Amino acid sequence: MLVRLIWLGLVLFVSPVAAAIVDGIGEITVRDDSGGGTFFTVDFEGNYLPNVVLRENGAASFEALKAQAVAARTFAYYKLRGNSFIRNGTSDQVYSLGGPQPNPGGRWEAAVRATEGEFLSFNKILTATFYVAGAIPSSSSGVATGSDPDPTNTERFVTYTFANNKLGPNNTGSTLGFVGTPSNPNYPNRGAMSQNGSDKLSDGGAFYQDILKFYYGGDIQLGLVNPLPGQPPMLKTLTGFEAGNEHFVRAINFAGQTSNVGSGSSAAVSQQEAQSGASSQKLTINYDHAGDLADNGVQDGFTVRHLSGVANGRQLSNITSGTPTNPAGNPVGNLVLPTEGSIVFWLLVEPVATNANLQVAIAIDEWENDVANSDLEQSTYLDIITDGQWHQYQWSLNDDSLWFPAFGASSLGDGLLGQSMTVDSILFRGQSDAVIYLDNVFYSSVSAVPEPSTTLALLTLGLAAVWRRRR
Ligand SMILES: [Ca+2]
Ligand SMILES: [Ca+2]
Ligand SMILES: [Ca+2]
Ligand SMILES: [Ca+2]
Repeated sequence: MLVRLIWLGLVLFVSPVAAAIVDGIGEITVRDDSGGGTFFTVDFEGNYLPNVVLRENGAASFEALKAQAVAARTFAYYKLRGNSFIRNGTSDQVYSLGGPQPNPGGRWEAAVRATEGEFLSFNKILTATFYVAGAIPSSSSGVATGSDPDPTNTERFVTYTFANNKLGPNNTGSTLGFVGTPSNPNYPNRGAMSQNGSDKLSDGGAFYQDILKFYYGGDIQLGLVNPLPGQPPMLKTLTGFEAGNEHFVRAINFAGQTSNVGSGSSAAVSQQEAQSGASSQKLTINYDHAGDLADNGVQDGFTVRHLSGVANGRQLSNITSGTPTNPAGNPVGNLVLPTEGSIVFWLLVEPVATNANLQVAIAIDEWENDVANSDLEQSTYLDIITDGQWHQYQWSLNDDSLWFPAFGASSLGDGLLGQSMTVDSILFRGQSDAVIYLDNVFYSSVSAVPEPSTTLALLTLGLAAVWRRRR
């Protein structure tokens, strides 16, 4: 039996948000097309999706597996809008070559877990997320040419939506589905991913969200399904820097609010330190003393607004008539999250001069019903511990006392949080040079984040724990 439940009784009739609203399912009914049409029911995230990832593109490298997991999940939700079951075969997607199978575990389960609940939509409409084997591209760009092998004759369905800069209604999709026109768009059809091409992109270091945007367009929006009641707390890594700079691809001085950060400052993936996996991002800040004194006559420090947003994020300034933009610190380049729980990350900061006053905060885009009315809010600043050890910094989204209009500007925000959010940026300030390692930016669906080698007392102080140093 198909289980469809609604989280906290919310959302059947709410106004538009950035992402479509999709209620999570616990189980899925599968029709065994090669077994006489018998039906069976399996756990959706814990059995169905890992098997689909294995059978559909199991040999691919990890970011391609994550892209496959999001595509398979979205496709299943799309099919279940009009059906009580999904077909086990290439007419829908391949779960097995017969009946139910155990969870394959390994990289396939890990790819599903890493993207748990994530799905794609455009203009609040759930995407069909077609995918095919495609040609095997020779170019590291991932775009296949006519001379590349296409053993399944499916390259003709693949869309290079990002490379062709197709946005909004100008993305008319793949011929695997009904193809719209710019004046009569078929928004569920945002194109088709190449499994061979996504593996090539993944081999080249692409982040899975950039792979998805490569095929479905820079304006595709990643969201989270409403969780089932009674589920355990969700911990979701947003950025772990294992596939490059991931969400933090902008130069450290890109944002207009960044000030008094001198030349030679940088933000780049580093293997020197890691709180999770093998990599973190190293921020080198060269404090511009003279500039600071000159700008307002006061030595009041530097500010960095380190923007969050993937490389392939694109948007039309107006959906029908707008010009393409390459937004940073924008919902289209980030995962839409509920304003329940907390945002957490880890910093390791090398010792600095006394009175450096290094502090960190986070800024979020948040909205109630319509992303067009989003606010930019920021958290309170926390003191950064400069002992060369990993420490956790977190802010509850449930506590309005922690949130203020970003940069003190009432034109940007009101300090109150609506129902949805994305990470805009991480904010740093201080009065000395600094070397800061950033890792494991994550969302927790609960406010107090349990984690190893800490104490509850430290967590409630909002300062938190020491993590072992990796050399
Ligand atoms: Ca990491
Ligand atoms: Ca100054
Ligand atoms: Ca923003
Ligand atoms: Ca607000």
